[in-house]
Amino acid sequence: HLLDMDLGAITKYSALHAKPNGLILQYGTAGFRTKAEHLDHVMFRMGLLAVLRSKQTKSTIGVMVTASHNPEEDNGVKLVDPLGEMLAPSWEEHATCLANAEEQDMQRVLIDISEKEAVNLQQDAFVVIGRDTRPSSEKLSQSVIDGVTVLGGQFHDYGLLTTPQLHYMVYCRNTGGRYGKATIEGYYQKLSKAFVELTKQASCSGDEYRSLKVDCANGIGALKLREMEHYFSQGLSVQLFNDGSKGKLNHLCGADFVKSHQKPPQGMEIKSNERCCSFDGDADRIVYYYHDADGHFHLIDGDKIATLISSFLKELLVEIGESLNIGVVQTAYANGSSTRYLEEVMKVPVYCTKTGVKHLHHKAQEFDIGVYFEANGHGTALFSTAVEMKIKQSAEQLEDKKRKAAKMLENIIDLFNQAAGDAISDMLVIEAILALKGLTVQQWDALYTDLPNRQLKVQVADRRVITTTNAERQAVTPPGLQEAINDLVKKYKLSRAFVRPSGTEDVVRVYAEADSQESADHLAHEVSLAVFQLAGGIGERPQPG
Ligand code: G16
Repeated sequence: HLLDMDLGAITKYSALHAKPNGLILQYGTAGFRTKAEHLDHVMFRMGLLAVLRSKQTKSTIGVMVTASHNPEEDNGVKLVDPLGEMLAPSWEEHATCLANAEEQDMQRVLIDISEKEAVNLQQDAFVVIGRDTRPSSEKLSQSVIDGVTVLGGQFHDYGLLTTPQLHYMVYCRNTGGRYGKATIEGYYQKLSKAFVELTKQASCSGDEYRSLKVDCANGIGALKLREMEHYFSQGLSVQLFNDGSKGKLNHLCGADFVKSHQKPPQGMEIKSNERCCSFDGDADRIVYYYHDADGHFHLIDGDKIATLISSFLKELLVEIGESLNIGVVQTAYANGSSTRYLEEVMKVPVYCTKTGVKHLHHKAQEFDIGVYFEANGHGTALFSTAVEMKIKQSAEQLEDKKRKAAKMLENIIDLFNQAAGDAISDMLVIEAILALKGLTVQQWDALYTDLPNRQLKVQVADRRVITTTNAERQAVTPPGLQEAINDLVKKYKLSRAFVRPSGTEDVVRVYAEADSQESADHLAHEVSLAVFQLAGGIGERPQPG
């Protein structure tokens, strides 16, 4: 083993990407994330790790340089596994060990990982790389490439891509092109063809169904949507805002801002009842919203997106005459009203997992059709291979009306990015469904009424003092915290609250919902104070609203 790696070269190159002494980072909810200036060594080492993972799986592995919704100064990196999925948990641990090894221990850690995972170092390795538009991303992706090459891996650098596009490329390359062509045109063509086919069937084709305002968070989504727009313009015209020409990435705009502040992004003028949506910084999340005639803002988040999608899929299955099992996967952040609606009105089983797409994706794979969405707008739908085959057959064999429904489902399957949550793909799915069903944004919103809710962040010295159980709905440590939350929740009607350490930012997240906005705000504030007191708050005490 030792002889198969050019240890001299690794040491030499590693010194050029030296780890700041004492810096400890964790492979979090979506890879490593922190200030960009602390990440050079992590990038180099993730290049090395991607090569090992590629050799072990005999597949192409992806490396994405992005910090998604985080501020522009941050950056991050995550690895993409062979089927376009998030990196396997055991390799997340290797990633953390490798990233934190001091210079002199790095070789040993590399050898340890190779041995533990029985990596055949003679095997070829291939890594594909993508990056977002952050000023730091280009240089950092070059460090990934250095890591890949020093271990003898081959690579293809896609340059600027949305995160879900990189997931798509990896999936295509490892399935011999069956999923699609691993090029940016391949992606545009596959999705646009399905979308145009679907919208051709729509009887509602007035202008209101054909135009959409998109806030691109000043990120990569703007570039890619601009490139793609003419492929689908027959079915939809998009007007882009926060396209990166002036504002800062994710600043006062984008899906995370809109969802957490429950207000529209800056830089977008909204007339009443106009349909609008926001992407996040790397275009893997989407939320919708509109202003009603009285000027009130209405947010349509991931929960309502999941509801629209799963009800449409269910209707199609009924028309085709197929009974397949559909499941919806959510997290603790899902609004209580959405869960109730899905279970009681739609009669769809709902499951709750920990935050992080890897958890939801995994659970969704257990169904014939698994729809997963985080409330923050990150999600997609997965179709088992057996279902895909069945639907393809039905689209050829069935009679008239049934065949039409099967054909629609076939196109919907093609339109989803089944490797990862994807703002562009989800947007086209949603737009197609609204047009096909003749639903306005208000009608969609009216499916159920969200319980008023509030999310806050609390600064603590070390967020790892908070540990949770029951899909993050209950705190196990520090002692007394869960009891304090229980007592506070009792004071309000229809209330619920939980806290958890973020896996992407150095904060503790607090979520509360209740029967009125005032109660939800109070409850969230009181829970924040409890966190501040019991979990080692730093800086200013949380202030009310
Ligand atoms: C990432 C993950 C999401 C998660 C979000 C927030 O999103 O992919 O699954 O919901 O972080 O995670 P946390 O609450 O642990 O900070 P993104 O869009 O930033 O990649």
